[in-house]
Amino acid sequence: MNDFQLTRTLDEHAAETALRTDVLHGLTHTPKILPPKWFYDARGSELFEEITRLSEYYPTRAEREILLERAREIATESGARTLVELGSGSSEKTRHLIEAMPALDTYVPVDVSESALRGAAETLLAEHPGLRVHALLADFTRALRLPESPGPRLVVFLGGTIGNLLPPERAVFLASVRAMLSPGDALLMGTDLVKDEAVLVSAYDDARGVTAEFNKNVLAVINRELGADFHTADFAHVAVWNKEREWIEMRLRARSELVVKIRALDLLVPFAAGEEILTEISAKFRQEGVRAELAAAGLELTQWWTDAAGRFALSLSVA
Ligand code: AVJ
Repeated sequence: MNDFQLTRTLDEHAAETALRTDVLHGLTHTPKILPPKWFYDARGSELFEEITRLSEYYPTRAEREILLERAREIATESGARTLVELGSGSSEKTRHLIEAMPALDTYVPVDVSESALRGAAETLLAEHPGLRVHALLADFTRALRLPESPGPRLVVFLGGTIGNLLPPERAVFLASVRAMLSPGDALLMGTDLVKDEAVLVSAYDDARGVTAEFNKNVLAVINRELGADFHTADFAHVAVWNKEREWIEMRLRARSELVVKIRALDLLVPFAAGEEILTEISAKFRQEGVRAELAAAGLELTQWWTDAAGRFALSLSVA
């Protein structure tokens, strides 16, 4: 590939240490908790792609609808010559944006999956021979050093992934995004919106059980990476709407009293019958809340676009 560069800021050793730390902390904590980033090994990423095609899971389609409708406006308003995408994955939705940006010089996908970065770059370079792709193998929740490239920059953070962070984590994250931006740069962010509880719950508890399998995949990751002996059948998938916090909680509930052994940590983890592990929150937003969180990070909301059904929003904000 001609115009492709990859910069690593992640080593495998660091990832393994982080998993050990998160599991040791989270499973000895009351209540038990695991960060959602550990869902996404190869199998988990595949399951997530399958989720995005479920009839119950509307966010991906709603966001794609907005992007297709607004790509030209986003391109014109930002005037971006560099596009940075945090958590780029397959870069599938971003392609619509790139197609609307003839002046684009450099695309900087940031992801923890090297295979996803390479696959996306290959497809994009075939379609846009003049484009430079400088991929960053990095955890986007950490402060990033962006490669040299022409401004203005547009940073995009799609999928509603901001909702997987707790409010204080969101504040830290948005401040770190703000720190990447110079005057004239912008942030395009996807947020899922508060809506009817039944619609939300079925999006996270689909009839075919794909989300249940995705949720339980974190146990398979811990079994493989840390030599644990979780039996996924011992746990039930639970999705509940937390009305006060306005977020969906995904949990894994022990069906009976049991003890799990985690060899690499030399740890025994007891579960009471019905005890749960909180594996993900997925916060749902309102325009005023998004505006306030952006403002707290020094970003001004300038555009707010939703899909026709008003389920999901893309916001544009400037430094
Ligand atoms: C990857 C953050 C967009 O929170 O909706 C999907 C992950 N979890 N089904 C979300 C997810 C359960 C998803 N995001």
